[in-house]
Amino acid sequence: MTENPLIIICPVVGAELTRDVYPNLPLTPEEIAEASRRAVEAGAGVIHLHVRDENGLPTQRVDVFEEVSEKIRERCDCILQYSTGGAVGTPLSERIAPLSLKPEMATLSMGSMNFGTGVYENSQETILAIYQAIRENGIMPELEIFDAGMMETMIRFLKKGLIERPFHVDFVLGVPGGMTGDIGNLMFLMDRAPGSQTWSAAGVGRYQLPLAIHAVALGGHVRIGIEDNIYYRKGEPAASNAMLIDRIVRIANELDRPVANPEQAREILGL
Ligand code: KMH
Ligand code: ZN
Repeated sequence: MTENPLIIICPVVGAELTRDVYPNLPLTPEEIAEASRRAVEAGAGVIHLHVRDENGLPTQRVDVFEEVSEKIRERCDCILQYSTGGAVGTPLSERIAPLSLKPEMATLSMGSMNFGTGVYENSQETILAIYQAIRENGIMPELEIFDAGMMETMIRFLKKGLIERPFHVDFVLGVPGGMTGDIGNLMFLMDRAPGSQTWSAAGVGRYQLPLAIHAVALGGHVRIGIEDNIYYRKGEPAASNAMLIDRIVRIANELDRPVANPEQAREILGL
């Protein structure tokens, strides 16, 4: 194991995308599991998981999460990271329901924001309720920071003892309504981040590649996948999650950041 292998987190489907926008979107349990397998084969150690119901709509139903998780586990070893964000407007009780399945990781968004045309609500009460459900189930949280206010909330909650390490931090930049994915914003957030927790960068849309390259170079980890970005390059849709991952693996190898396999990712994340 080299000093700092690169963890690739792959958000394979997301909650907001539709087939109208991205025809290759995996929707059924079988399709999501197969897309996950291919992402892991390409180098992903963590699958950031949203699931869809029989109509292809986002759902936080426990039975669907269970079915998809089983299908992924039949195919490959990887860390499953459940979304507790769900889709814009998903009620809290539904957002935390799949945590009873005890995935190794789950997300925790650190504040409210406009999210495209919708409003993504995460009051202090909601954040702490999700945090508690994550901890009660022995899950490692990934704190998602979409803008500067969310970083300040993380700092404040840490100071007050409302949240505690260990956790992983993901800077999700480029959502319309949050901070853009300009590199200066990543540097600003990294500068504000207290302590020495692991971190990754998730750039949305055109920010995915430049943010990932900088994260690799800065010693962080990356989130690469279709939930965040459907294009390989301007005007050219990516054929798959794996296609996006293949490119960052090539770049990372050039930068002496060999990709962490799931076992190494567990060690790095302290799972
Ligand atoms: N779908 C977004 C509104 C997460 O997965 O934790 C929220 C989201 C964050 O995707
Ligand atoms: Zn998500």
